[in-house]
Amino acid sequence: MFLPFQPDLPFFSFEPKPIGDEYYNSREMDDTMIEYIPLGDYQGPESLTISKKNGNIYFPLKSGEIKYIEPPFPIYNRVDFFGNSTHSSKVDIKTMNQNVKHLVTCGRALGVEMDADDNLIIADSVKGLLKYDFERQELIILTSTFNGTKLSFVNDLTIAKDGMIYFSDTSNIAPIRESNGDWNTLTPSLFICASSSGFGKLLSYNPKTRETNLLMTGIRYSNGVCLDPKEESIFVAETGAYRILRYWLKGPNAGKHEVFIDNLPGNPDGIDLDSKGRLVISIYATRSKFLDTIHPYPWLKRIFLRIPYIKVPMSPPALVISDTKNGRILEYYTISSRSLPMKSISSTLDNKGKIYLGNLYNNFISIFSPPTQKK
Ligand SMILES: [Ca+2]
Repeated sequence: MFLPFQPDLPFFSFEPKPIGDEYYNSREMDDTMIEYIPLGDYQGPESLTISKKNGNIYFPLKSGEIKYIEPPFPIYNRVDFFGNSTHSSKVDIKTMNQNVKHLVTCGRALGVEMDADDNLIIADSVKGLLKYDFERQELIILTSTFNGTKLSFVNDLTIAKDGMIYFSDTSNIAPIRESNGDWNTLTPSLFICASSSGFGKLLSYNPKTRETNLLMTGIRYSNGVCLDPKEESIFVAETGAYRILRYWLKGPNAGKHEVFIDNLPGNPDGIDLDSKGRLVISIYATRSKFLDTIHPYPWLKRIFLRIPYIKVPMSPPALVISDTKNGRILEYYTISSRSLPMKSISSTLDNKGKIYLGNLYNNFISIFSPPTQKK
């Protein structure tokens, strides 16, 4: 049996280098560092954003819906949430369903962020860059094309203080509509990453002129985007190449880009600043020895992708924290699927020094309290 979805993507050779010494000082996340906000039946709060006005946290789901929770959030530790099992929850699902409120249904939203007026800007992989106006209760398409061509896979966004929106368009293949109406982004993602093809873009949208501009192309799966604390440059996660790229907006290198962090220990998804101004990189899956071994051989990767993807082993997620000036790795947290139930980490949101973790599969938002560092 072959995978039904076979996109027309060229395959390229990629020779991943082993991860560096800076990752050998890893620390494993454990129960003392993690708490949970249960979401009842709702799974995969992929990215998170918080309203300055009312403290609500908004998140998109696989169904294309954007939901939210209102403070005070019900927060559970591991034992109160799961008991002694990671599979069944002790918390009443129905009550938790009632805590999760519906905002709006999009195409397939992946990234969300509040703008200066506390309206929601949405990176929707199917529809483009959208805005939800709370007062008018209206969903507006800001942009869905560049140069007359439809954007195919809008993934994430970041908003500068001057109102400019920077966003990523992952590749030239789009999410697939499933028979139940859900948009599947995972299968195309697997193809884009495995092919090592570079059709990802970084774009800007100017809300004053309504212009969409291309800043960078050739990215091997452009994903999370984030401005540095001084807003002199934008970071872009290059998921398929284990890298973070930096595009300069200001200074002598304005308009140029460079590799900011190379050889990450896995595929980066969302990237966000924490309250200390550090870059927090969500690694949705750490490296797979198997994939790294076949990456240099395009023909082998093609054959492998014709086999049902059930066989792709999912590696556990991780979190990397780096300096935004020089890309130095400051902290590295690994997760063991035996000890913690998080199957992925897709994004982070710093809420008063605690790091809320978005994910692709679980019915909770986890809250990570980084342990105090020994100096
Ligand atoms: Ca993403």
